[in-house]
Amino acid sequence: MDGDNGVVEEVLVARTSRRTEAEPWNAQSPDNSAQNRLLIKGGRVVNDDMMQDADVYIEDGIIKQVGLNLHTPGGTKVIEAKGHLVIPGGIDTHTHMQLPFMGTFAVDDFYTGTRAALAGGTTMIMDFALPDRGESLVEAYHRWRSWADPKVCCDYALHVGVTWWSDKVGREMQELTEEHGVNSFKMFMAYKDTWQLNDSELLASFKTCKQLGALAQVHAENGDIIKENSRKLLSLGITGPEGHEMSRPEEVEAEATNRACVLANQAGCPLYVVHVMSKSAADVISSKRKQGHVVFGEPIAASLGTNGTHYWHKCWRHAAAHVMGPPLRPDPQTPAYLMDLLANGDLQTTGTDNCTFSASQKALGKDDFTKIPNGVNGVEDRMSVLWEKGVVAGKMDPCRFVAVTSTNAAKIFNIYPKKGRIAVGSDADIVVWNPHATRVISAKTHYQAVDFNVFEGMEVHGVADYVICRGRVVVEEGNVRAVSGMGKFVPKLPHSQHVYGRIEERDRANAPHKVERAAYDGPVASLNGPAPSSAVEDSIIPASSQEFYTRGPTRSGGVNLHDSSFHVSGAQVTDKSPKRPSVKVNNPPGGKASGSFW
Ligand code: URQ
Ligand code: ZN
Ligand code: ZN
Repeated sequence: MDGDNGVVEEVLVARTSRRTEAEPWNAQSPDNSAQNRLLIKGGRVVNDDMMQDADVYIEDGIIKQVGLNLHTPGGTKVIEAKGHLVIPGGIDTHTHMQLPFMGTFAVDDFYTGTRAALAGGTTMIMDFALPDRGESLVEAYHRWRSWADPKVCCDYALHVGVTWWSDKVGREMQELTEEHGVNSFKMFMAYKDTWQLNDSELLASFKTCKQLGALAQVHAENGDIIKENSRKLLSLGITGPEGHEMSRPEEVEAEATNRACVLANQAGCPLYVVHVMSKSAADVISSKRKQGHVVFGEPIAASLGTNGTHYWHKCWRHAAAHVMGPPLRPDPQTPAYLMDLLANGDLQTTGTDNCTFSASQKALGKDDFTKIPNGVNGVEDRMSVLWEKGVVAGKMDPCRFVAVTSTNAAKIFNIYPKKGRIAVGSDADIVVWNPHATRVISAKTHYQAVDFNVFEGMEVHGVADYVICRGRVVVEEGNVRAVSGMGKFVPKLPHSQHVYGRIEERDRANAPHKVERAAYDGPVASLNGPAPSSAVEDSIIPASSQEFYTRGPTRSGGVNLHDSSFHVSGAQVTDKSPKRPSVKVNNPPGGKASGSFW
């Protein structure tokens, strides 16, 4: 079955048995009246702020009624949802379908990737248009549109990468925001020599986002450290996937996260940190939020569901399958730690960074870990992994689950309540969620195209029994009926109230003001002239030769500024008191610096 041409519809054998391509169904007309009118009956509706026993009536792809004892027209198709939860379709904030990357392409494309998303209960993805260095951002946007529009089975939006900087880039960001439904831009602090921006470029792009009412996103890793560490590790003969994590330990992520927060805060720009992978980076975000920064953190299914010990697996293919940037962390406490912060509100959304490569593609780096295409799966299993590790584990309730898998993303990216809520007028993107059903995740049965699954063998509670996408039943009792090209591009407008409302109040309250004071009318020294008075020389403590190095006064009689005026004790030549100043050295951002291995 070729998902690349036209509208196709197919039935895939239910998940519990080996995935095979069944005979294609005849494409049902989207305006078929029985299909067009749906009643989800007997379920428990869950939104981010409340739960209620209610039925949901859908017509023309929109939710028309929510409540009990609804009056519905004849010919309405009824879905029995007793004992199930009725939740907003998941929104995956971070995917890379068919991404051209590191000399190859991500193997899950906009068809297989969005079909897998629907199978797992995700009804919208947000992908990234990533221009090559020097390429037009607008051209990259149109190229991604041309790839996605004919293939997507569910709705999608685009972030755009700022992979280089110039005034032209700033003008294109404005065009994308004002004319093409883009309200978020991703800046890279890693991938040196390809996409990495330096601090002044980051500042310029944050300033532009602020002017446009757009959200600045960052890939937060210090690319300079990564490049230097990679060189050293390879020179030591460490070429395997373990070198990938060793080249970028979590303090390298935390440092960049802190730097991005400071730069964005100084620019008065809201910040969204994508793929938060470590405790240290999460702690930075948590701390900055407590200081009042408008910053959001996005852990991903992989960082919530597995860890970086796999990089030390004896099977090269297994280890390489987990290579992504920033890497999964070998600290086994990381997933639970991130889940706790997601549950308590310090982290807000969940993506997957779904960017999949088969064994032969990963093998491009079989002799050099820096050449292993970075990326893992997640788009199909995110909802179940979150349910298992979040709700079943007792860390969050179903409302918080809805918030972090759907609603918060809709609010942050300014598509709420069209998306992210079960309410009258909202799009009918709905999942009939079976919280008691279980399944075992495996590449043998998953719908994704990739031949590996980082959650292999994990038994999870939480299965999407029915998935409705823009009012169309696309999963029925586990049978996926993906319709290529049915998904629509969803424009995201700037100035999200959820994001910029607080920015505007902070700007108003913290606007800088000068001090009104009488002008200074005392003597003013002449530039590069002699010291203003002999008082300075008189106050200088006679320095014994062994304590300070001095070359005597300058020709004009002043203190020779080139002389060392500080002693290791901390005293200095003009210091009248022998007491040494106390200096408290704080730990670097991100906690204690990990022991260096050099
Ligand atoms: O950096 C990203 O988010 C893209 C290129 C996907 N790869 C990855 O390892 N995260
Ligand atoms: Zn990234
Ligand atoms: Zn990514």
